[in-house]
Amino acid sequence: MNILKPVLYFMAFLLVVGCTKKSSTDKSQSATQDKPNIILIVTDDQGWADVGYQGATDIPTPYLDKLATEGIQFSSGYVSHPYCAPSRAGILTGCYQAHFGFNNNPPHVKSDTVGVSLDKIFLPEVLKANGYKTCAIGKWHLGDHEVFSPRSRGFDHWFGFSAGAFDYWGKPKKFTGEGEHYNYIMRNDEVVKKEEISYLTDDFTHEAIDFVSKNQEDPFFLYLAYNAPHSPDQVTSEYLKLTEYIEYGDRSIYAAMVASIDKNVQKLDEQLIDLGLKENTIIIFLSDNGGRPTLADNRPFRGHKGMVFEGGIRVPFFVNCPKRFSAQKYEQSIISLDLFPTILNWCNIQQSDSLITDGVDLNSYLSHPEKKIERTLFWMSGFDDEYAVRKGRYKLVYAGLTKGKSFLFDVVNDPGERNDLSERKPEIKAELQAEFDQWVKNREVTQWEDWHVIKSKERTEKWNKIRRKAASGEKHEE
Ligand SMILES: [Ca+2]
Repeated sequence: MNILKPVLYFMAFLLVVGCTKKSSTDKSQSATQDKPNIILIVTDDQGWADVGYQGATDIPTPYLDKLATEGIQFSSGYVSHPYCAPSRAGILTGCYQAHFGFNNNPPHVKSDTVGVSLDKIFLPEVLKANGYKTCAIGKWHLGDHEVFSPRSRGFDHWFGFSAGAFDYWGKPKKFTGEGEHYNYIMRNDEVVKKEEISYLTDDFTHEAIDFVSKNQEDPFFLYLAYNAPHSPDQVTSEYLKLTEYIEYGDRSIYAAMVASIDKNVQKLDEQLIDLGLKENTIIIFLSDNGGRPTLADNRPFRGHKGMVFEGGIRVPFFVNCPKRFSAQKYEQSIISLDLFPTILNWCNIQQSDSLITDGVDLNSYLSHPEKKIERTLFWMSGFDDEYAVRKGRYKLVYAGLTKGKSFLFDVVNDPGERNDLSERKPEIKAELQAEFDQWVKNREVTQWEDWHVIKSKERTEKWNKIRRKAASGEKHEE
């Protein structure tokens, strides 16, 4: 353990208190327009086109479509990383994960050195210090050790699992390299017995409804991180019936997992309406990264989860609160890091000067869509295997792992990233590369490798072998 940790905790406390605009004990502010409830729903590996409002024709998502179309749809909504854990670290800290050593999925080990750096401030810590009841439900993936648990990062209540994936029927997951230690579904500090789990997506919603019902007198922040539609591919007959006409079996199951999210979000939203909380509750919905390499649909974008092509980082992303926001499709690029400062503004909390995030408070841009967001966005996956830079319409992509080269795209005119402009616009490519070189100087190197990257290297080698054979005219067998 780092001997500086107590000092860091104290500094974090000071920073959080520094954000406090009003007394955290001032109950007169509760449940008013000053302090809207926030529900942040994160799905796992859901593809861009795996919602009806963005083109899915085989997956029924009527309720998500309703929420999105009556809310703010981000047609260029990005996450800050193409893999689960780093993306979630970005969402909850508002900071680029490469700058605090969390740029790879962590190994599944119970270690007090494997997790999000304890000197980072999490959004719920700030909200809690300002009178919010806070709750995390679902997949965590930001450290398996207690020091990194949701309850150590600002959440009052926790129900879920710390690992990157989990059996939907609740079967415990074994840690690697630690003998007989297991990862369980937890409710705060208590293990939830497997017999109490019905189907995780349903159970998470049930817990969410229970939290909302019990805390309706106070403003609340609910982080609802479904592990669907991430593997393992498991679904109940109730949901499978919704997609039984899909004749590609695995896609049918995946689609049913997405449909189960739709049904569960509907359940939660209808509960908000029944409780009279809908008008003062802001729902945010996004996927943590692009759709899975198989079964998900990221079209028209190139690539998938794990890549910094658009398919790996541009995701379904919307905000719903009809009382507060008019329906609109917001076209400018935004990133999940923006949620931290934007939510603080919604909650009427002054962001302390000492609390630095990499996001932009979107409020003035959303109310004036013609106002341009002037900034450059960055992505880096792994160590320096893959990175991307977007500024305006142009995007530099270095696909070192899978292509061994860099590209320049005009992602406004060429969202599918098919026309490499490297030779036609070398000065723009050089400018974006220079910005990345400056940005990456602040990087803190992650201390572990992600097995996804190892698998990706194997997959790439297989593709390259086929390409080499095809290029030489050799007939290949697979
Ligand atoms: Ca994911």
